Amino acid sequence: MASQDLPAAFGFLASARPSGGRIPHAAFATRGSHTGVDLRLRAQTLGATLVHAPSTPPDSAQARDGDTAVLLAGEIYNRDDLFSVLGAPGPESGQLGDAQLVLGLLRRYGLHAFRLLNGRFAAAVCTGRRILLATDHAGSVPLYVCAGPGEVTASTEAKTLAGTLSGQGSPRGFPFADARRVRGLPGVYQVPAGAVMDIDLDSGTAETHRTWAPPLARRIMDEDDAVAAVRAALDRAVGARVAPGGTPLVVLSGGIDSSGVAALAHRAAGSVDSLSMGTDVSDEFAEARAVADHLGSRHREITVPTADLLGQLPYAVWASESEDPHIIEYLLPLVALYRALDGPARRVLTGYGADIPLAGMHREDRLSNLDTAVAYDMATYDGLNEMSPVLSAVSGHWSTHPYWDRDVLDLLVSLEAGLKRRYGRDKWVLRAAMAELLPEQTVKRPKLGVHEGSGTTSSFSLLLLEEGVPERSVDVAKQQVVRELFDRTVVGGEAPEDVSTDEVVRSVADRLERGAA
Ligand code: IOT
Ligand code: MG
Repeated sequence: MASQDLPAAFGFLASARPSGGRIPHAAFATRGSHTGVDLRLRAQTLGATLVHAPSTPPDSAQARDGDTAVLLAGEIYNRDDLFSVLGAPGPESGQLGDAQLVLGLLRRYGLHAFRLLNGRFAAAVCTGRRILLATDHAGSVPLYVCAGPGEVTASTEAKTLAGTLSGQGSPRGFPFADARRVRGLPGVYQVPAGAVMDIDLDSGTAETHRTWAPPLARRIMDEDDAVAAVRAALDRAVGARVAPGGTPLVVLSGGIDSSGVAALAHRAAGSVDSLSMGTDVSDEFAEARAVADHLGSRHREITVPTADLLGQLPYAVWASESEDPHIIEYLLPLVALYRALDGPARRVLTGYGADIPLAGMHREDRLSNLDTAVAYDMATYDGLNEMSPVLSAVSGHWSTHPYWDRDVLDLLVSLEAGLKRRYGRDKWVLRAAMAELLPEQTVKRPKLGVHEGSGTTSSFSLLLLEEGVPERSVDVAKQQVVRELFDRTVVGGEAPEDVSTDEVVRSVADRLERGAA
């Protein structure tokens, strides 16, 4: 992250051809200004649209050196380390954009440069007659590709590639064995998390290199050492995500994950704003307020009526491009919160993702089960898009998740399970690491998921039951509702405001009833 408060670009749609470039236009869910890029290299032409905050010029999201060009959406958190291997950083390094930094690393390491980055980004590199498409370790900025001989198109939102496909007559989009296909969009693939796809422009074929994998082994550490290591890693991750001079906004539930982030952000920035969401059926306002009062943050509460919340399901699917109904239940309240957050673009820190390496969702007493959950979740997060910046970017905000910082995640995943569940407490090592910064009641507070605290899961179930879906079919119905929303907003290009949750729920209920009859 350079010194500005927001990354130079939130997303892009890019098309590379041997010659005769064109700047593709598309409707992104990400809200912002669009800037066209037209780069003519020796052996190919890159046309792109960058989407970025209106207040932030996207200049440093692109860099070029001779025959190589880099586009980067998002930001890098280990800039100082990277400068240290590139030689004297010099006083101007703070000004050097992240794309420029990647260009320098590419010169030194080739595509292996991406193994060095700790960031939240998606990148496209044109060099010679090759296109490199890279994601961060977590794939936290989704990246999609459609490639055929003579044209490679890549985008941070799959929906923008739907238009590229239509009216082409001949089938386009080579199959990629290593990448996940996208439902309803033949020829469109998602670049795996922690990977670089090296695509040959002439043939459209690719070789995929993994740049990160979740740790499989577990480390045994002294209690005190583990607590100190977690504290230090999180401190660094939060510090790297706070812009100098800016006041970060923390989305705060009052649970240990987001409260820990708020406390560290407050120390790093000197001040912090906090925001909590609730509904007419449920909220965690008192718990969040206790933390806000303790830190002295400028705190705001937003209540979203349940009917409005469920009415925003099309937005949650459109923004995340996720087809997983559980994930959508976690994301819906957050999307509703971001959409209610008006005013200028903010840098938002969340506690999202802490429960994955620490098995916070599983409330497991037996350590063997706890590690089964961690191993399973770390093997299956790719493609769920739960960390996508588009969730907040639908209303122009940039969000970032310190628990999924590469160094924090490497550490948390690898701790032996007995440090995660200890003395009858879940997420023990995190609670101990945050103990001196937070009220005791916060440190001891049991886990409550956002889908529970906001009543989202039960309200969504109730909506289906009221439409006549039998209890035993609720999960199947949720899956079908989410799929239909995906097909309409992502594949079909319908605007989310034109899609009615009630109507989709009714049609799914009817279909299930007919199927049962
Ligand atoms: P949860 O941990 O409750 O919430 C995630 C983050 O959303 C919080 O840390 C906080 O920053 C924000 N948040 C939650 N509730 C509120 C609220 N009422 N107001 C404002 N901000 C809020 C689900 C979950 O339990 O979320 N996410 C899990 C697990 C994901 C599972 N994914 C997977 N297995 N691949 C998580 O780790 O975040
Ligand atoms: Mg959590």
